[in-house]
Amino acid sequence: ASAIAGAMSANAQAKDLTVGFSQIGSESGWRAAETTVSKSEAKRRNVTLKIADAQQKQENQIKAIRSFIAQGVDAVFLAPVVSTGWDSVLKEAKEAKIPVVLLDRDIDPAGKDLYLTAVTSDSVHEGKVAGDWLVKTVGSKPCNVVELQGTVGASVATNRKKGFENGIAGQANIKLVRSQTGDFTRAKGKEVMESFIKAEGGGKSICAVYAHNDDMMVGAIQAMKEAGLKPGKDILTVSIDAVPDIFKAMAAGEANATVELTPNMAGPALDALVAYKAKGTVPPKWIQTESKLYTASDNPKAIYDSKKGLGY
Ligand code: GYE
Repeated sequence: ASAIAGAMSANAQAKDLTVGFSQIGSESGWRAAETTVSKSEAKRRNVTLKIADAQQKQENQIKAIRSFIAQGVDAVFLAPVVSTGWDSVLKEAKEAKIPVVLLDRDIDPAGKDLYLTAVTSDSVHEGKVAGDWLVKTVGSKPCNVVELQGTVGASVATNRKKGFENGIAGQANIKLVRSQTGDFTRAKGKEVMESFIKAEGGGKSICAVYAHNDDMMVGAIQAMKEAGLKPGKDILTVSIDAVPDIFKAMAAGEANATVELTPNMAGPALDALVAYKAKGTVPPKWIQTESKLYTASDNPKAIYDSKKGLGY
């Protein structure tokens, strides 16, 4: 009976909750899906979700959080565009007794007591999975790799770089020859890939591209095709997110591998928040989401079809 009562009070509590979500922007298909899924997960729980789009700017995120505090929201969800510079505003939230939950990116470990929990994947591991796949795929063949990094200063960009480097470490035949940010966007991914191709003899000396997200890879695939190269064949691809369009490219033989990241960060965050508000249950500091590798042998066409309609 007490379990039922607990569940009922959790529901009653959830009904009244208002959460302010400081979202980064809409740089990628994954990000757009996360926003859509957050809305539906909040609705399912009768939580009022206010979303502020920061258009990639930390100063806009700080303003949004201050405004959420002024409005007296019950909690703040924050997808931190970069990992540093949050101390003052998160202290303000703490003083106002408004719990903060991080979604999909981390802040520097020094800020650990300034948030309730973080719902993220292990982004070092994601990079490692990508690196391991490449090592397995090229065998002992010499392979020059170019890397498209995510947003400079974002935890996921730092970690995905590190994890990949761990994955290829000790493989003398695999060399990371160029690495630059493409800011997680298709347009930038394409632009940077064009410059890599130019710098690498028209792309002839590139064996593989590693991109910190699928959107940059979709842009890079376009750049390779325009340069007369065959992505997925002449040049291997491995990226992260598992958005529908990368499966489309895989089905066409133009992409090789991706590491999946769920866009449903808000669901686990809301469950943790409701339990915290209703019963005082303190969640673990890190709620980890899964990372799974997909390659062309996983029936990309079927995955593409099943992913459509999931918020992308
Ligand atoms: O992989 C990328 C997005 O922070 C995990 O940000 C997120 C990343 C995601 O723009 O596509």
